Amino acid sequence: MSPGIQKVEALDEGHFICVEWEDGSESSYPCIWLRDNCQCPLCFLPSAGVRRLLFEDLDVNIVVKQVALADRKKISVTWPDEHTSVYEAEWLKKRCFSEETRAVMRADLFLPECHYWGSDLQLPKIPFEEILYNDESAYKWLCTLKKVGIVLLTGAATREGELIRLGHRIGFLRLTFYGRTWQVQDKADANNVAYTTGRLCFHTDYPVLQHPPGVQFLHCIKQTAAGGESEVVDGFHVSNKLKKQNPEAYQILSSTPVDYTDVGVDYCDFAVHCKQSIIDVDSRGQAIRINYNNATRDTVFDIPAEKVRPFYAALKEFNDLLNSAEHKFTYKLKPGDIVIFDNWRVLHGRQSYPSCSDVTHHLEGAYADWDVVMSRLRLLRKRVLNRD
Ligand code: OGA
Ligand code: NM2
Ligand code: ZN
Ligand code: ZN
Repeated sequence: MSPGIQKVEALDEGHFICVEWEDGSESSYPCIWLRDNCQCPLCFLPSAGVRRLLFEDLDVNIVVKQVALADRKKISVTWPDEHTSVYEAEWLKKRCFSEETRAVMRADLFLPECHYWGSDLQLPKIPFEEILYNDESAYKWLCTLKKVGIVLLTGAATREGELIRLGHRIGFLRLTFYGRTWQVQDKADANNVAYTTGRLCFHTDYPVLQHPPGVQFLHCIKQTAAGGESEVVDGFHVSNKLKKQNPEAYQILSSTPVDYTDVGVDYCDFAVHCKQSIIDVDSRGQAIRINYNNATRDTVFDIPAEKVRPFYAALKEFNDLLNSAEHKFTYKLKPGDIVIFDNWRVLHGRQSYPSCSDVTHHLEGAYADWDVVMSRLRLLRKRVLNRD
C-alpha cells in the first residue's frame, strides 16, 4: 500500500524538490541527494543494492532542470546534462527527511528500544530446540536479546558443540585468541582468571580487543553443587544512575583511557594491548558500551599521576553501584542451559567454587558480533512478518 503523489515542484532555485502527498502532507528532497541516489542502471547496481555512481562524477551544486509526475506513483527528474532519474513514491516516502520519518526508519533498522532492569529481572527463557527450528521463536529470541540484553535457552544437550549449532543458526561465531568456542573450567597454569575456581567480579569480556565481542554465549555442560552462581547487572541502567548520582565520576569513566593487556597462548600465541574508556558514550553522553574487566586492566596506566586517584574513586563508585542489591541479579546455570547476553551492556560475574581434581564447573563459551546478530534478526523479521 504505497502512498500517491498529488503534486511535485522544484523549489529554492532548483535545489529542492517538494512532493505533495495525497493526504496533503509534504516532503522536501535536496536535489544533490536525489542525483546521488539515482536508481537507473548507470548510477545503481541492483544486484548488489549499491551505488555505481562515483563521487567524482557528482556535481555538489547540481540543480534540477525539469521535474514531472509520471503517474501518481513516481516522479521523473531531468538534470542539466539530460540524464533522467525516476523515483517511486514508496521509495521517496520511506526516505522523507522529516524528523518523524527518520525516527521510524532508525527504529526499524537498529531497534534502539531498551528495557532497563535490576534485581527484579524476569530472565526471559526459551527452549533451545525452538529457536533452532522455529523462525518466530528465533526472531523473538534475538529481539529480546537486543531489548533486555539477556536470554536463557533451556534444554540443550550437555556436551560440547551446541554453540557451534547456534553459531550456524545466526551465521558465524567470532573467532578470538581463545578459539571459536572455549572451555570455562579450572585449568592448571590458567591463561585467564576465568579458567580458575576464583570469584569473577562484574566484568565485560575482552575489553582488551579494540572491538570487544557484542554478544556472549555460555553453555552450561557441568555445574558444581557448591558455589559457581552467576551474577548479571544492566550496565546501561547503572551508568544512567551513576551519571545522575555523580556526573564527575561518569565524566572520568567515559573519558579516561584505560590500558588493557592480554598476553599468552591459546588458539595461537598472543600479545594484545588496547586502550578503552570504562564507559563508551555517544554524542549525547548516553552509554553505548561498557569496557570493564578488572583482571586484564593493565599495570601500565598511561595517564598523569594526579589523575590516578580520582579515576580509582570514580571506578569504586561505579563498581559499588554495579554490586548493589538493587541492581544485581543472581541465578545458577543448570546443565543444558545456554545464557546469551549483550556483552557491551550486561556485566557478568561468577561466585567462586571449591577446587577439585575433577572438573565440576564446565561451561562452553563463544562470541558473536552484533553486526552478525542484527543481520540475522532483520532477515528473520522479514521472513516472519512477510515484509519486503
Ligand atoms: C567467563 C565467565 C562465568 C562462569 O568465562 O568470562 O565470566 O560462570 N565465566 O564461569
Ligand atoms: N575467556 C573467557 O576479557 C577476558 O579476558 C574475558 C575470555 C577466557 C574467553 C575472558
Ligand atoms: Zn542515473
Ligand atoms: Zn566473562
